[in-house]
Amino acid sequence: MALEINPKRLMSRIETMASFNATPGEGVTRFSYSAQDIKAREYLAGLFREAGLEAVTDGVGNIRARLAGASEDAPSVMSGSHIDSVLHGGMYDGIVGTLGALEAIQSIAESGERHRHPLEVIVFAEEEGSNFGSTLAGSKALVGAYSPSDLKKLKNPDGVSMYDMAKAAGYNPDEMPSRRLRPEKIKAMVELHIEQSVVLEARGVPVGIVEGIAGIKGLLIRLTGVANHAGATPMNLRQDPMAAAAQIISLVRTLAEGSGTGSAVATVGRISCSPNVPNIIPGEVTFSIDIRDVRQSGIDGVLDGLAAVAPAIAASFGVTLEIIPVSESAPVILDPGLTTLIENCAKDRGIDYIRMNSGAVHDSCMIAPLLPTGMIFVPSRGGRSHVPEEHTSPEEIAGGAALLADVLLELAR
Ligand code: HGY
Ligand code: MN
Ligand code: MN
Repeated sequence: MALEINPKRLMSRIETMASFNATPGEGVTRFSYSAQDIKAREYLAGLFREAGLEAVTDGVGNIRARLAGASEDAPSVMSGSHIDSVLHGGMYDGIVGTLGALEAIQSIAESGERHRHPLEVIVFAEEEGSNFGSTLAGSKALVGAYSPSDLKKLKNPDGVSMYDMAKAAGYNPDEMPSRRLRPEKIKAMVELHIEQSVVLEARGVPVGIVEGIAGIKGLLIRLTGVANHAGATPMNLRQDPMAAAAQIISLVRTLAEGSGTGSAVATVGRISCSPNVPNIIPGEVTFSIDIRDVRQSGIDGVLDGLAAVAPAIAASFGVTLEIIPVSESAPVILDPGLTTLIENCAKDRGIDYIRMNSGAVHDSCMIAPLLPTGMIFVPSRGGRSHVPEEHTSPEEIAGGAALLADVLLELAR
């Protein structure tokens, strides 16, 4: 059944959501637990009320907004994504899936179509890891992968933990073990998301049906040497962590490009140096490494390469090396039954599509091992994302949301 959605309503909501932004004019910045996040949540609460959904928020800020079905105790059909962003990010990452889910479920309610299963919009907190460096932290807390004591260890650059920040925002992280997701209560989850790469645009196809999602390993590398005078210290007497960092950073790229799977990627996206003064040889250099692959062996290959070579590089410069694990999630294969259902709904709508993998991680990674989970992608212009230039056209967004509505109704009948 090809359901009618309200594209104008959806786009106007996406525009409003973009206004809850700490860096107007320089992309969208909306970290979990920030003033912008609180405003966005107040806005969402109003939308959920308007649509007749009962919303509850858990101990770290995950929201679940429910539309009753004909049978109250039937497992629910869930859809959603996240509303937090990266620094200077785009206005579509996470938002298309969150507001797209609301549009789909509200359109199902307005259609009068009978559905046995309740329908739920889910909004995951702290998906990006922008505060604490760990992607999927809210969904990890929801599925029990992170305990309240783990949340005390996740700290932002100012040393504030996710536990404390959630508490300060009025949530109660200690209740998470009792609010853990109960897979038996959920029939399926489908997440709509922008592709964040070039494949759909290059193929001229409006929809991607995701079969697999990459795993991720996030590391922090800390190199400690001896700060000293940049001019007076002879080269052979230096213990310069920046020189070691330069070699290890280029090793990261070589290991990813040389991975046996051919699909491993690795990024050094953040670096800090102290005292960070031009005429002082640094005392300490710290940088991040983000490793991904749809096959675990690709991630492990980069990790093994680093463990084998980085210590010798550090030693050759007389500096110490720490490799600190920050976060990880395994590659997942999404439910074949769901990808087939999405495919059939796309065919019924006459929508062109391809099956594909996701290089970005999503909260669906944490749900997929527990219950049938699927993802629908819509194109990203120029393959750009996590930047102010991130863009997906209203037609593409409406197409993805309409397909999502059909899939959710089929699942909920
Ligand atoms: O980093 C990611 O893949 C996601 O956007 N958090
Ligand atoms: Mn996202
Ligand atoms: Mn993202």
